[in-house]
Amino acid sequence: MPRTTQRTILLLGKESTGKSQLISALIGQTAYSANFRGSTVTCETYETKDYQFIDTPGLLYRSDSQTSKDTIAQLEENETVILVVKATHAAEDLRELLPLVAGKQGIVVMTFWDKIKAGTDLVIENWQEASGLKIIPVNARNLREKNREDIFTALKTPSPFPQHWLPRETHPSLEPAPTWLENRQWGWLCAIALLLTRLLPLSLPCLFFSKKYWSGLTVS
Ligand SMILES: Nc1nc2c(ncn2[C@@H]2O[C@H](COP(=O)(O)OP(=O)(O)OP(=O)(O)O)[C@@H](O)[C@H]2O)c(=O)[nH]1
Ligand SMILES: [Mg+2]
Repeated sequence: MPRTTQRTILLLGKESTGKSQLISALIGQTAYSANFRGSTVTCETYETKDYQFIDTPGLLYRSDSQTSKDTIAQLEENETVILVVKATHAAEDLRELLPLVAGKQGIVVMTFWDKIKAGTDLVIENWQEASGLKIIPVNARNLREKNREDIFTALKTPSPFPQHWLPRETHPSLEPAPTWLENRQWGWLCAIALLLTRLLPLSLPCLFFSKKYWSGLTVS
């Protein structure tokens, strides 16, 4: 049970979006497992002086979300949701999750920001303006002090999740960062190098045996 001075924060998101990574980077503590207020979902709970963070298991993509709906229904009015969405699937995740939390209050943390092309912050600004939500992009594997501050500040004044706003299904500007194979200058060189490293183990035995074959031919 949370102490009366503690606020409850529910972390909600799709599977493998970095919820657990985020919470452990945020408060660096070990959790205990318990069912959240009689719901069927077993959650990891983290306690700090001011907060009780509930880390829910990830919603499976395209799955029945009833258990999550039940969990969300247990939240009281003044309690808060951290919606965790993966930057590489942000529009898709928000479209699926926002209807679940409409009417509740909270913030959005966008993980996997390190996988996004630099200079795409404008999308976040537009979405923040249109939704009225605070959206904080982070690399949860390497959470900066500024990210921590932004998250805790945003948690003090969470906004209501919109009833009607959803981002467009795909947003061309929120693109994954190109891999080094897609690099315009060096991509082709990397591809050849990769090909050679793959071919080398195959070609060495061939070279060895063909050398033996040819030397055998010369002897006879
Ligand atoms: N590159 C990158 N990797 C991340 C980030 N956040 C999490 N990961 C990695 O993604 C994987 C899944 O992270 P978790 O924290 O277990 O994800 P989760 O949402 O708790 O997963 P479930 O509880 O199974 O739904 C781990 O290997 C993390 O290290 C991020 O911002 N950037
Ligand atoms: Mg987890």
